[in-house]
Amino acid sequence: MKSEFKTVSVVGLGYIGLPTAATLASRGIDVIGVDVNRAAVDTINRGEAHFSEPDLDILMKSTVSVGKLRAVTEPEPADAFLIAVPTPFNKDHSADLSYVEKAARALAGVLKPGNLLILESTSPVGTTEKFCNWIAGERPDLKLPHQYPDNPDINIAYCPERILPGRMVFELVENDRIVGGITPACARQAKRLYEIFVRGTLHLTGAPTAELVKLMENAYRDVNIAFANEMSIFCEKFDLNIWEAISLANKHPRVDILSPGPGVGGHCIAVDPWFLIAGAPKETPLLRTAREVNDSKPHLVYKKVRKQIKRFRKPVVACLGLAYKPDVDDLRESPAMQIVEMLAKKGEARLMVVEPNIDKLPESISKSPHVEGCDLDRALEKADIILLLVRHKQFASVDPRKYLERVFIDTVGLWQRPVQ
Ligand code: SAJ
Repeated sequence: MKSEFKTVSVVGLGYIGLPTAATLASRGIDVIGVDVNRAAVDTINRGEAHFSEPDLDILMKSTVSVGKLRAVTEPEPADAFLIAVPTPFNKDHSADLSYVEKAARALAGVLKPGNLLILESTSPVGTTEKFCNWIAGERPDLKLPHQYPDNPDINIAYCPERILPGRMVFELVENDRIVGGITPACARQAKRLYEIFVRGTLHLTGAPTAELVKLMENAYRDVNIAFANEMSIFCEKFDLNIWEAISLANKHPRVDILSPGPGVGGHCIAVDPWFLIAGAPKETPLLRTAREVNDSKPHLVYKKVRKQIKRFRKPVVACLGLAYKPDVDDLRESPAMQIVEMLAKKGEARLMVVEPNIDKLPESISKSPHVEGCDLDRALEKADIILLLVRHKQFASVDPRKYLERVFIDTVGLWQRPVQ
């Protein structure tokens, strides 16, 4: 059967848009990627990804070389449009929808009857309706589904991404997805598009519910990590081993406590709960507290390290890991970065920073006279304090018994003895 989608445009070629575009192209669709970032567009057109993600490079090379995927800076006509632009938050924690609005207005000019538009960016409840209105403002000639639910010229849906950095290419295909239509017909058409590459189940609902579901998923994780973090703070006070306690509690058949750590980073879990809180501040005290608990963790680690620093005359701290989570090169909103930045600013110790996933330290710390990037062996050899900030696989082989005279601060529980 001939597909109704010959050409698909993916607007926003970042962490979500690029793997999606490459995966669609690998299924034989002509994909036009659109991004305002000229450097990213050039990199993509060379068949390369502009960030690192397992298996993405292979997918890029194979699809760009046969002409199935190409990137441009201005929207072009297509049968369907997937919008995956960023939705950061403003200073007051409300969502900054300016990228979504710009994308809507930019692509409105190339729309034609029969088109399908899907918003994938994580968004507060009600954003898809706003998206429809931005399109309507630009194209009064088109009948949109929120105004003409029975006979619209184009269909619009909201379908949040759910893929985990580090496993994106796999999860893009295997995960179930929530497809929220402005009308049921919109959801059905969006489902047909995802059927091209998704092996997971596609669950149909309305757009506002799909928006809520996405935010709930990440808020759920934030609250659960906050619980683990709060318990770790409690254990600190009573000098108990949180890792042992969690491992024992998790032997209960209905208990599954997550891992405490130096804080919650990345562009999703630490951001998305705010979209719920901003929408109903009085109704979301739990979500706010969870955010506050998780945001307090980097400061608590910093204080703990400083206490140890004070014991040495010329202290050297090995800071292991900068990324926001294990085995990725992404430093966005990373608690490890935050801690190293605070220590560098204070300037009370020499910091030997090890991040095996990046080539160059970011400027915010490399310009400090107290910071030196180095490899793991050298840092371990020189340090008085070994501060483990990220559970990267390269650090698993470190045997703390070999460095008995050092102070170990393990914020992620990698070197804790497993419970028998
Ligand atoms: N973290 C902990 N303890 C844990 C688990 C995670 O401290 O037990 C920390 C991590 O170290 C990291 C942060 O939380 O700093 C977030 O990491 P993550 O692996 O939980 O999630 P993300 O941000 O990489 O991806 C999440 C995923 N959402 C859920 O698992 C509900 C992913 O599926 C989403 O697609 C993604 O957010 C997104 O883009 O929204």
